[in-house]
Amino acid sequence: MSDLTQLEEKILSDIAGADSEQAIETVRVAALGKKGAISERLKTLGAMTPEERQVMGPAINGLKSRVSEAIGARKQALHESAIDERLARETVDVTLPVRPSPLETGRIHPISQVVDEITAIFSDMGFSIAEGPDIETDYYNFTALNFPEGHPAREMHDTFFFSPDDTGERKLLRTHTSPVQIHTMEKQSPPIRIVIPGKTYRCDSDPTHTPMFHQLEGLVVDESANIANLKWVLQEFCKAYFEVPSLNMRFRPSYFPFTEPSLELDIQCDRSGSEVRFGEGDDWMEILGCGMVHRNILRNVGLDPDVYQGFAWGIGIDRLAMLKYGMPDLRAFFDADIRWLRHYGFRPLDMPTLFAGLSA
Ligand code: 2NL
Repeated sequence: MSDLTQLEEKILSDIAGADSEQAIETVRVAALGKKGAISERLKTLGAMTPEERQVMGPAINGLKSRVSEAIGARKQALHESAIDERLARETVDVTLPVRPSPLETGRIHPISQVVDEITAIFSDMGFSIAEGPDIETDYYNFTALNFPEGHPAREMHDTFFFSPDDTGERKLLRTHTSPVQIHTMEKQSPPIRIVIPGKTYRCDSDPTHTPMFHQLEGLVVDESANIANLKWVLQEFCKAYFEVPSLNMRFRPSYFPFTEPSLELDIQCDRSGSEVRFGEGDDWMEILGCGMVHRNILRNVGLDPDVYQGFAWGIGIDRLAMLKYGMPDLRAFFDADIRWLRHYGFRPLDMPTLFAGLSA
C-alpha cells in the first residue's frame, strides 16, 4: 500500500512540475500509457488471490482515476496559459492604417497603356499584332527595306552596331520596327494586315530624343490596297485614339526609302489654351509618316508588285503618349522615378477597350 502512496506522490509532483503541454504528455505516458507505472500495477491484479484483489483493485483504480483527473486539469491549465501567452505576444494594433494591396499600389507605365490602347483600336479593325527581335541584321533593317548600300539614309539612322562576329557580320539594334514586316511578308502570304509595336534604337540623345524609343508600324498588303484605304484607317485610328467624334487631317509629301509615294500626316488641333486639343481649332500637328509600300520591297520578299500592293505607316508611340496624357518631358519616361509613375501611371485593371472607353 505504501508503495502506491509513494507512487501517487511521485506522479502528482511530476504533474505539478510539468511546465508545458509536451511535458504533461510525457508524465501521462509514464503513468497511464501502455507500459506506464499504473498500467503495470493493474496488470498484477490477475495473478492475485481474490482477497488481495478485493483490496488492491479499488486502490489501483482509485489511483488511476485521481491521476487521470490531475493530468487532465493540469493539461487544461497549461493549454489555457499557452493561449494567453500567444494572445499577449501576437497583439494586433487595430488602429494602424490598412496596408493597400499590390493591385492598389502598382502602376502600368503610360507607354504600356498607350500600346494597349493602340493595339485595341487596330485589333478592332481586323489587324493582327506582330512582334520581332530587337537585334537584327543589316539585311532586315536596311537592305530589304530599299536602303541601298552606302545610301545616306543609313547614316541618318544613327545605328548602334555590334562588333563583327566570326563571319564578319555586324548585327545591329533595329532602328525601326520595319524588319518585323519583312519577316512577316516572307512567312505569310497576302492578304496581310498587321501592326507592330516595339522598342527601337538610335544613337541620339537630347531633350526630345532618347536612345531607345517606341514605334508602332502598320502594314497592309493585298491586291487592291490603296491610299484611300490608308487614309480611312489612319482617320479612324486618330479619332479613336484621341477620343474625338471627328478630326480633320492633311497629308504632305515626304520621303522614306521604303514608301513611294511617301506622305506625312498632320491632324487638326487647337494650341490656344494651356494644352493642345485635337479635333478642333485651325492649327496642325504632325502625327506620323506613311505611304505606299515601295515595289522593291515587295520584290525583295518574293511578291509580284504588278499583282500585290500595300500601304504602311510608322508612329512614334512616346510622342503620342505625351500628347494624350500631357506629359511634358520625354526623358522622364525612362528615369524609373517611382513618383513620376505614381502620378502618370495607370491602374492595372484599367485595361483599355473600345466598348468601355479607351481611357475611361
Ligand atoms: C516615321 C515613318 C514609316 C513605314 C514607316 C514601312 C515598312 C515596310 C514597308 C513600307 Cl516593311 N513602309 N514602314 C512606312 C512609312 C513611314 O515611318 O516617321 N515613323 C516615326
